[in-house]
Amino acid sequence: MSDYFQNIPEIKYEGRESDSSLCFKYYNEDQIVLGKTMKEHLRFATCYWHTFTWPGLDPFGGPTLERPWMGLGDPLIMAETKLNAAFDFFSKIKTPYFCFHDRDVAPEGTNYIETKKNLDHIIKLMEQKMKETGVQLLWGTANSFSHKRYMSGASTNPDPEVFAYIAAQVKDCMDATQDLGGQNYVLWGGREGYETILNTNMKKELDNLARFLELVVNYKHKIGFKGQILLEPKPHEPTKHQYDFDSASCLALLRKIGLDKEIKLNIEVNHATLSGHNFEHEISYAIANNALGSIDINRGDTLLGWDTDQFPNNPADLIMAFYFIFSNGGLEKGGFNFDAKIRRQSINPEDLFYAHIGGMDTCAKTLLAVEKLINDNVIQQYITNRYKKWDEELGK
Ligand code: XUL
Ligand code: CO
Repeated sequence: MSDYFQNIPEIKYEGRESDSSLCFKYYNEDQIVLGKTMKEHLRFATCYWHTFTWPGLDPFGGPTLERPWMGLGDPLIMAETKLNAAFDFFSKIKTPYFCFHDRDVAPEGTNYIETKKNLDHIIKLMEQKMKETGVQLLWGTANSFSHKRYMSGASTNPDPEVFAYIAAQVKDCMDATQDLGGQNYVLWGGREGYETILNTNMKKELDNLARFLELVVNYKHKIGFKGQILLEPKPHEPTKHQYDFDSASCLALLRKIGLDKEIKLNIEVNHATLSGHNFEHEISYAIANNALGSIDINRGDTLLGWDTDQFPNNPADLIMAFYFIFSNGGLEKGGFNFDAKIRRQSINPEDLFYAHIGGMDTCAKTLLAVEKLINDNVIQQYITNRYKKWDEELGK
């Protein structure tokens, strides 16, 4: 058990009349909407990296968040303390899922073998925690961007040793995801892109990225992983030109290498807006190509041009995307993962709860509005009518 969140009760649905801040006003997990419970539709996940590992850094200042597991001490003990606090948080906020990078949960060792031992150790404890609490894994992913070895990319690195390193790391992380019964495995390119064409062999980098994706899919089949493999588009940041810019460029790459039936997309709101599209465009594009896998639910800031990863707070930002997702039957194995950060001034343990409650209520409120839109059928009728000549003689 962890005592970091000891003063915070289990968060319950109290409805709009409640004046408590530590309760849900809209997210009522057992309420039936469009034939399923809210819990089944929304499949919320807390993300390990922003919620438990991000220390409050920004480009101008150091850590502001002083969590007990962030101090000095044996990194493995710290990882265990973090694990206990994380599962306490999941159980209280009641996101039925979580998502993690290998390096968020277990520390990098001095060499590969030590790093793998650290991961194996934590994954065993995690398996136990999942059994005790009933919390499940939405997806796992490997961090292929933080360590300096990846400063020039992972699978697109000019040095084949780095390619071999990320291949091994992803293999281990896929094994861990499989052992934990993860429903998906995510690949976010991180630094799979370039800064200047003057030193870049683009064809070689693209061929190596393609080879890497093939290896991932081959390994999925080898171990019999039943989850989905997902690619997460993002246009810039960290590199200036990312090869996985948006849904369309990811799908073009997957089709070129014949993997479009094997890999779907994990679409993130703030990545969609950074690519000059909006969230609903990225969602519609994925649906039109049978490639919608899962969602990283957050928001950007129209006045700031970077990936601010804030919690969603406005149903109007989400409603059209949700309308298309739920008109299309919803997310099967995917879910809504809060890839979102609190403000670096939000230093108290309860701030993590306020942030998730706000995000979960915003999604629930949007879902309720979408139920009306779908039942009213006005938008669908309008669209059907607009194309009706394709069902008439000339169109046929
Ligand atoms: C980065 C991002 C990642 C991925 C997982 O912008 O969204 O956290 O979701 O690596
Ligand atoms: Co993300």
